[in-house]
Amino acid sequence: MQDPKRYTITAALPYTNGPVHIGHLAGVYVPADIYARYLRLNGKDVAFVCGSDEHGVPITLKAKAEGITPQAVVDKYHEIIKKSFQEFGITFDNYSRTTAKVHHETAGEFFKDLYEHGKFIEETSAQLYDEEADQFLADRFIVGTCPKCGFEESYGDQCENCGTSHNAQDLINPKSVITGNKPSLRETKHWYLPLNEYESFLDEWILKGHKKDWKANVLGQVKSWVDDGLKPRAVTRDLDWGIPVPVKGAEGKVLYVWFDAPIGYISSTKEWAERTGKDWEPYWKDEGTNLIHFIGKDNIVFHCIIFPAMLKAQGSYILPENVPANEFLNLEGNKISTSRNWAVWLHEYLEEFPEKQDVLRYVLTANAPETKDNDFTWKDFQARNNNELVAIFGNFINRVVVLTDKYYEGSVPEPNSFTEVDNKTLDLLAKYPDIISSSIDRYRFREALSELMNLARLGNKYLADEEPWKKIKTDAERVKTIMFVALQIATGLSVLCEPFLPFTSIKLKGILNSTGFENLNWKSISTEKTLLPANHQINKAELLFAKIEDAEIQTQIDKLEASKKSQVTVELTPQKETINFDDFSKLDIRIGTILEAEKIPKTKKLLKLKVDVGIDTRTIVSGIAESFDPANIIGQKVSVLVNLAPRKLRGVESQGMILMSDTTEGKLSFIEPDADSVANGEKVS
Ligand code: B3M
Ligand code: ZN
Repeated sequence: MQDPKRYTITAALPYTNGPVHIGHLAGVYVPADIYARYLRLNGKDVAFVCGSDEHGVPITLKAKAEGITPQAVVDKYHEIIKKSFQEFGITFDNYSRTTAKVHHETAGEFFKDLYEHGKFIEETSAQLYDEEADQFLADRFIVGTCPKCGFEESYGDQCENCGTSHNAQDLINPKSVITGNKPSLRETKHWYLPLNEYESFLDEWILKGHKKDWKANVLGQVKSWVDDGLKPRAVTRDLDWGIPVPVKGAEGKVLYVWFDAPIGYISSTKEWAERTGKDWEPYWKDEGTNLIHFIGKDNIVFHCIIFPAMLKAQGSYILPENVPANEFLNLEGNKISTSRNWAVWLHEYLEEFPEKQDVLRYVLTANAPETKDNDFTWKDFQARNNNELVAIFGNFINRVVVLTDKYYEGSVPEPNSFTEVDNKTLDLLAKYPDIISSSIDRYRFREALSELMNLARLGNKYLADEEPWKKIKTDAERVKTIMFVALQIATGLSVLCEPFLPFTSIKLKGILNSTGFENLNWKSISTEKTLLPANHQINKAELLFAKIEDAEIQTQIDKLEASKKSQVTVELTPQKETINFDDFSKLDIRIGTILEAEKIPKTKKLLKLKVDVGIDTRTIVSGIAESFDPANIIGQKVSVLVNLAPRKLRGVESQGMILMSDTTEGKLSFIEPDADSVANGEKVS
């Protein structure tokens, strides 16, 4: 394949309803930034664009919760997010926002274009409506049971449990998020993108096309949606926050946030081009451009199906070359949650760990959720800093610089003849750009980083084997060559670490006094015989990485614990409406014992239980599979609401409900009698 002429790299636009946390960074922004920096270091023409996603229901909900306007919400978080990205060294060429004029125009025109070319279906249908709140319930205004996986808190447009994207009317037992009411139906007109008409295009392009190099998780999701059959998707909404639909008869309607947000990549590119005197169009329309979308796994459907269908419908745009979506990062064993404040927020990290951007970048890359969900723990953060950055990378550089200072007052020594080991070591150094490239080119950033560390290990091993500190007394001439070779490795590291550890790269180049050396780029590490010439004066040693003490880590762990505790008060819901004794006495709650338990296939949460409730043995479907292993709950005493009307869940009739308490971390526990002698069938009253 011919080398691409240029690259358009996009990173998912963060929703502006809260700050950015480590899950976002590990999944999207750190890998995207590594990739962009790497390409630039290789002299490529790159547009790396992003911006704040400021429309959509999450923003409206946040505004309602805080009692401020949606505009005030997005203004606040846009600033926090933009600033923290910048301080963290994410080198977007442009960071825009979807409330920007250029975006409203670009998205409006995109819609109009498709509309005028007859690419939409116009349809009036009954949609979910909250009578009390007097509004239609789109997307996250509604929750209900996912028709695909049975998850009970799926949003109207997407299930966060299984990733399926659906229409709000498909939800089972839908409920308004605003009032908790069961919605009614009301007629309204909307515009739909007939995704079904793009099935064969998607099949050809992604599944049968040359996409063998796409990640398995991405192809798997796309395949499952295409196999299930695609349906027309509404691209407009009855909401009052968003981009007005720019056609007659659409007054009071706005574009669906997932219609406008990906167009935000285009608007951001336009804004950048305008600012820098470039032409934006080749970055989106020239076949010689590689378009790469960095996203999290919950965004796959939008970037691999809906947006490509929109681009295809419009006709003049290129399609993504790759969509390297990542899985999720958990925190200390639990799902990261904005509402539960179970997160490490970037802007707080930057304040609490000043000058330690690279440590977080390192840990998030070394532990990136590339092929499966991964866990971030503070202990691992500390260990990786102390045992890897300090002990391997930092130690090597420190030894090289200190010895050069001590033996030669900081002047790079003139080498004598190279031994076989020297030559081998220098040859290996020259191979590293290709080794690391081969991983980055395949979006394997963890692997790439571990190769970079192998280069530092090579340096350490070389020094340990050659022992210049011993030979200085017996063979001072030999030591000159050793130090020369070690200095070449240090210089190689200063260049090759830049995409991963950009602040360290700057610092190290400062120490080596090589800042601005034009001969130093990715390729030159392979091609130049000498990276740092003899007689070049380097600067004094400075610590590249500092040890992180237990106390600093404990502070972070305590902080998380505290946020867990504070949730107890914050998250307690108000007392429900008063009921009289008759209402209560209608409930028939009995003690029972779980006799059998098995997972319901293709669901995450559901277990099918056989429970002896004294009066009989019955089947109960319970949404507890994420908290309990079926094998561990056989024999468990439980409280059961036995006179709940039976209902079918995933084809299984559930005859009652197990009562559970729900802890603040979302972990469930059984309500059981505190004496073993309580028999099945005894009443709870
Ligand atoms: N704002 C969703 C998210 O933050 C969304 C991404 C838009 S990318 C065009 O997960
Ligand atoms: Zn689902």
